[in-house]
Amino acid sequence: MRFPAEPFRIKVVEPLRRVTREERERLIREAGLNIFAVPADSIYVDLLTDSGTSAMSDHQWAGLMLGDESYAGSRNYYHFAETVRGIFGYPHVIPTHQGRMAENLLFSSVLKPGDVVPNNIHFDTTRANVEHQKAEARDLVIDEGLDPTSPHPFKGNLDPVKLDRTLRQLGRERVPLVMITVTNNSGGGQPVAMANVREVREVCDRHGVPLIFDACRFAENCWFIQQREPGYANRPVREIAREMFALGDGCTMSAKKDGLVNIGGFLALTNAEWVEKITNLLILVEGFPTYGGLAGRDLEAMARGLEEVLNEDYLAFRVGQVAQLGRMLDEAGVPIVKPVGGHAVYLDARRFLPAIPQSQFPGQSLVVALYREFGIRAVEVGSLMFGHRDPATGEHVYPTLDLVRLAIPRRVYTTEHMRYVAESVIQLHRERDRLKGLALVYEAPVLRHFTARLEELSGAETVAHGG
Ligand code: PM9
Repeated sequence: MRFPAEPFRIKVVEPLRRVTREERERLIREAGLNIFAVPADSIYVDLLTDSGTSAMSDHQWAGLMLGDESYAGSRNYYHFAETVRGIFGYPHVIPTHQGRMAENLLFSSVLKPGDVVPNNIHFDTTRANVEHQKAEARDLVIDEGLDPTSPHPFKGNLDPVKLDRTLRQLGRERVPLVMITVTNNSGGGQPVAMANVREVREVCDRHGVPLIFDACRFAENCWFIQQREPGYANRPVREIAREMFALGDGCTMSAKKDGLVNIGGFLALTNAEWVEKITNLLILVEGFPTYGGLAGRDLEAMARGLEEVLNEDYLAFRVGQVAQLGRMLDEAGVPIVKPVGGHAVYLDARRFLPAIPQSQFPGQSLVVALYREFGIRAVEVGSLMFGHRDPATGEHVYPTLDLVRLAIPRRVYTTEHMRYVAESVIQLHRERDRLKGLALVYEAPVLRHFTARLEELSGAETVAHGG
């Protein structure tokens, strides 16, 4: 199977600096074996995130020059708001500087302490913003969504039975909204089926609760619906998106993903009462409602990006590039989460490094080796990110999955870059017995993975505790 060909050509290039293995060894040691502390210009292929890392098109760059930086009523705002209404269908459009601000404004305005927000799986910032209001973020993904080997085509689906049970127990007073994240990032970038959204809507209607999308990767989700769901093969992705969003009451959006921009986000809603509260708060913390923390030129780039992301040649290439990287790894026997999601390939670190126990961070050991040996930056999504001590017993608690995410920026890397990544990971897999466990030497009380410092254990220590 060949890689899908790029539906673009390259007009501007960003040179990559050559870095020797010795320099990488020094840099990762100085960084305390924490990839977040390594300077980006010492990385060859950076797969830390697909967020804010897209390459903009010539059309978007041209739009920047048409930025109208008026404080109020910028023409770019009107273009942006019309574009959002055209794709998402919600009448009220509130720009924000990125996704988490949209979440913060929404939850600050509609949640009260003790409330519960169901979602398939909350992304970290969404969960943190719900909890900031002293409310509970409850994950109700289908069971297959938590099994890295299940071949279910829509592993992002929200379980309508679990949702109905939650709403029957708590009632609409304690559940001011239900969310669905498309695609489900924290579950591996897995899509949600249209049939599932419809079922969820029915449950919400029975209980009189609004449904809000976390729409960061909406175009990739709608592409999967077109490719996989019966009845959608001949429907344009734009139409599929309209049908999906018509089943909801609004969305939060980080345009740093499927808006194809480096900064930007928004809220789009139907409920005018919510909009009034949110707008008042927006003016306090972000800016006037026609710019919301962004420059006029950013709004223009976002309007153009939201149109471009629906181009089906682009989507075929985008999702195809990620799938093909996954296929190369899978065929070589590298353990990955399957099916491959829309924006990233996830390595299953527990199966990759069975000799390294979760207490010695097998995922982070892989991340360190990928950088040191090959100059590739990935991110651990496992025992370093989510491990913690039980507050009651003091015992260490580890997540079920120890994963390493290879998130692919949009329109940035070529097929040869992807081949380099595949060959590197395959080589590392062949030489996996050489990898050692790690121990924490510093951890912050919250979100420890960003600033943690670690050291490598000796081979004997890894074996002594492993297997
Ligand atoms: N996602 C990602 O790398 C950015 C890094 S955050 C540590 O996957 C969802 C589904 C996301 C997401 C960001 C946000 C927040 C909301 N929902 O980063 O605030 O994947 O624009 O968006 C990251 P902002």
